[in-house]
Amino acid sequence: MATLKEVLAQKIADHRPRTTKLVKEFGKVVIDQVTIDQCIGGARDVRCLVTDISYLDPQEGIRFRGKTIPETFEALPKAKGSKYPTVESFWYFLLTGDVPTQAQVDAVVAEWKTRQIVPSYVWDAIRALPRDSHPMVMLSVGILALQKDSKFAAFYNSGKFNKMTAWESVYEDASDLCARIPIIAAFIYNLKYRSDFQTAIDPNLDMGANFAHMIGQCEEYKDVARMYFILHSDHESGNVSAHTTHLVHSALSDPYYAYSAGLNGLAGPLHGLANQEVLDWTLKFQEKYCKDVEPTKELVTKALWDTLNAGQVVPGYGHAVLRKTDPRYMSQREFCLNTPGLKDDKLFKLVAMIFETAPGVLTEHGKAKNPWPNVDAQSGVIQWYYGLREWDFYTVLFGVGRALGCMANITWDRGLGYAIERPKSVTTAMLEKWAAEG
Ligand code: FAM
Repeated sequence: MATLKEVLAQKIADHRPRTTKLVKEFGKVVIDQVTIDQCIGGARDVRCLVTDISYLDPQEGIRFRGKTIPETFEALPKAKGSKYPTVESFWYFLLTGDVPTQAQVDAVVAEWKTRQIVPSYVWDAIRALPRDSHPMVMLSVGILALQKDSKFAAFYNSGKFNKMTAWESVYEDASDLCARIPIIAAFIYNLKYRSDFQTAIDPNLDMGANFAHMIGQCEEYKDVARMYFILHSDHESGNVSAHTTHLVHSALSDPYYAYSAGLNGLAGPLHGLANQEVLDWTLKFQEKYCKDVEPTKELVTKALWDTLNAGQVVPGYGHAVLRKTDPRYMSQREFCLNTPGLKDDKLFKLVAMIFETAPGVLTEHGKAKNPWPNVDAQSGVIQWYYGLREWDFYTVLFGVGRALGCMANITWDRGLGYAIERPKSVTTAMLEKWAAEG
């Protein structure tokens, strides 16, 4: 049976002529234009990146290698007794576009077991930080500390660097990073919230199940981990964490430099940190507006307007690309509805009430182009229900999942030889001149 790396090598070789033909024969074909508000307003919707790992349609939501979330969950092999695919099967699928056989998945599970051992200097680096550092700081430091062992950096500095085979050492670092990041995340959780009580890796478990084991979670949480990491893996290339990782690696910085930078972007309140902001908002709502009474839509409406009138955003709502409810939100909502204890959970019911109320308020407020919930509006409730109540850890969970998409993307970036990214900036005076010329 061909290994994942061998299958990937063939996929990259087969794809290269398509990219070469586009550049050589059709390089000057215009695919978009840029307006002044896009230039000033964060390059919203400017078509200037390419990836085949996932595509985000504003009306439909995400497709991973052409499959929707339900199609992905349906198609991929699952762990014994599980309703969700293993993260390893999803990694194979993201990298190759093929649905792996069980034997191919078992080979990736075994491969990651040989990769997941984290050197102790990473623990020393994280323990050296103030214990009240944000867990995202600890994760970013932990990933960056691994840089000394980068196989891509070693290959680049070997004097034998070769553009055609460079992707192979990126694949090695990317695979090591995806196998190790859940171990580092579990270490951080135990260090900060379980008095540094560390649990050893269970060599018999797949990545998601082992993460649940290492943070002392229940059997049910194994599927929560698998689902959560897959749902948060990739959302095409333009979001801050994916774009940052791609941009930094485009300078031939190795995957550790690149993903440490990507994690720093994910830690932004308007991006990955929103999941913890949602929990904070929801619990403060309970405390302030319905301490002794049941929540009502009227109370939720008042709280939403108070947030907006205070000049704050409603966390978990809106999106730069989506113009409908995020299918990642719906997939998590379905998990809750199919989990007896969660379906009747007080916080889940409150999140459902906010879902019924916030879009109307945001539409009336009139600023957000997308008044619907995104992935973060539902994710924290699930963690909270399973007793993972330290919500400043939630973005770390996001970062473990997002590593899959970012690492698959930069492996392909190197395989297709994508150049260093260098968009052009202009001055305000130039914009004013073009504005005057119309
Ligand atoms: N609450 C209040 N105002 C909002 C809003 C929200 N949920 N979403 C957008 N707006 C405002 C936005 O701040 C902007 O106001 P200004 O003109 O005063 O700057 C206006 O509506 C137009 O914004 P937009 O074009 O609709 O959205 P953007 O593409 O600029 O921003 C988000 C997209 C996601 C940053 C924005 O919707 C937001 O801040 N949402 C709340 C934070 C959040 O949930 N982020 C997580 C996003 C998720 F997908 C992820 O990355 N994990």
